[in-house]
Amino acid sequence: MAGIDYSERIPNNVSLADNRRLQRALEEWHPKFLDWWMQMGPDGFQAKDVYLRTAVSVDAQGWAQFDYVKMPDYRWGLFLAEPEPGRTIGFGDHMGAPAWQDVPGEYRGVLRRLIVTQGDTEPASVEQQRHLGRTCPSLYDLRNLFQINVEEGRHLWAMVYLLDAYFGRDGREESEALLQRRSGDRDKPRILGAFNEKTPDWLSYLMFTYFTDRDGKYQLASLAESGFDPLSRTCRFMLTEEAHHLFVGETGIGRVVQRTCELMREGKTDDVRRSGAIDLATLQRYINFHYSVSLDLFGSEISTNAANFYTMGLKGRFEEGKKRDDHRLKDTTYSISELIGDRVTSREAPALPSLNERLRDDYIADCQRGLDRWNQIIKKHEIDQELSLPHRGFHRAIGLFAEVKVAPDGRVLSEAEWGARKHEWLPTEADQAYVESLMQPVTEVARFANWIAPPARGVNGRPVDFEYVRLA
Ligand code: BYC
Repeated sequence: MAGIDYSERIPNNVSLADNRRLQRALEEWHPKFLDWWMQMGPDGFQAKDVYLRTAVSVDAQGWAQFDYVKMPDYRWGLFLAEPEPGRTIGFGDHMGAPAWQDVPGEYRGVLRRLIVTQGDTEPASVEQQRHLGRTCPSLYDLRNLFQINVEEGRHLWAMVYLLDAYFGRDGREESEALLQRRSGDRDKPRILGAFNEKTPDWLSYLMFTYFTDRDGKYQLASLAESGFDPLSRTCRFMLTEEAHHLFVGETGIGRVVQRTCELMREGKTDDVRRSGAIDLATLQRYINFHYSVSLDLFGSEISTNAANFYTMGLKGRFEEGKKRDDHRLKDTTYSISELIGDRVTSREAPALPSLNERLRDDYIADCQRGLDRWNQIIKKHEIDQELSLPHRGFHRAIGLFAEVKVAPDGRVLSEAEWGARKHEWLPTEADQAYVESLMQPVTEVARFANWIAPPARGVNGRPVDFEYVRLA
């Protein structure tokens, strides 16, 4: 890799040109990243021109430049949001002290673990989505998939930057390990559960970008409150990119719902499988699955880790700065779920260890907003059905509800009842086989697979029939 001018090759606003040590670390890491990208990134499209957005600076003109680029040539930049002059720590025991510009020694291990956990999700999602290109429903969707993939790659760079710049040798080792774990691998899996699940088809992918990327939004927003200023600024910039990923999920599922409703109306039937679309009941089962595995990503209802992250000033609440309380939370409580026998109730718990649950509550409210919009589409077609979020205890593997089986309506079930009915609530093998059978690639300009409606508009003011990926 000699001869590459890294400060030029890697657009950045972290004064890379002045930091020889960091440059050297990145020079060593870059070829390994590229190897990983070629091995585990989008399969079969690395030599194609894709109409992508690249951030070349953080200002309004520079952060969203669109052009054709081959993915391995994408410029994975290092960007921090602009510093806030005089920023102080906004919560926890160090509240009011100047934000840390370097790693506070006593929190080094904890902070590294948080950054590694965040960083690990980014390559994991690229791995999960690597085969989807071959079955894309349109060039528009293919381009959005690749946009997300390169940006998750950039988010990995963002975390590797923090590890390399602030954590010395340990950080460099962690940067390497981020390229060695593999989604779903038995021996070296990714850290968090949802990132070891398969994303085998485009419906799963759209659900993932709606539900799982939204966990990303909430976790990044909490880390953006961090007293460790480089992490805060990195996450603030990442959130600008995250918005597009969520847009892809929300509009994507909206377009599936739209197409389903059109065919329900035309055929006067709920059974749109006959017309090659995805019926609402199947959509509901996919929602149930992706929502529940994403709820697990917030950790346990009661977590001393979460209390410590907050008290230490490392990870805040969602929109911490807008909250009007003491930002220490030592004397307050928060309402969390409780199981009494087979009844789900709630109880007041100390606020600090309940912070995971509070963030999960913010997330749930946000998830519901999309459901409301999809239900509007159904209503517009004068169809008397609704999609809904299952109860938070449904199909959970982490926390209080991992111990029990809960129906979508919140009833606690016996193992036998769960076994007899789970096929009504979670995608079955037959559902998966049916959805897979729909995954036939559509790659002609302006054409869309039958199971998804075209988008309302194209990308960056381009028409829907623009050649978003040049396959020839
Ligand atoms: N799977 O005290 P607890 C994104 C572990 S997504 C496996 O309840 P804590 C993206 C936990 O690590 C956002 N293990 O939880 C989206 C702990 O282990 P240790 C990713 C789990 O620590 C789409 C133990 O169980 N960012 O960006 O309070 C595409 C006890 O846990 C899980 C972050 O997550 C699980 N689901 O909270 C691309 C932010 N849940 O430490 C990208 C950073 C818990 O005892 N991470 N465990 O060995 C965190 O803030 C926290 O680590 C968590 C867990 C919220 C994840």
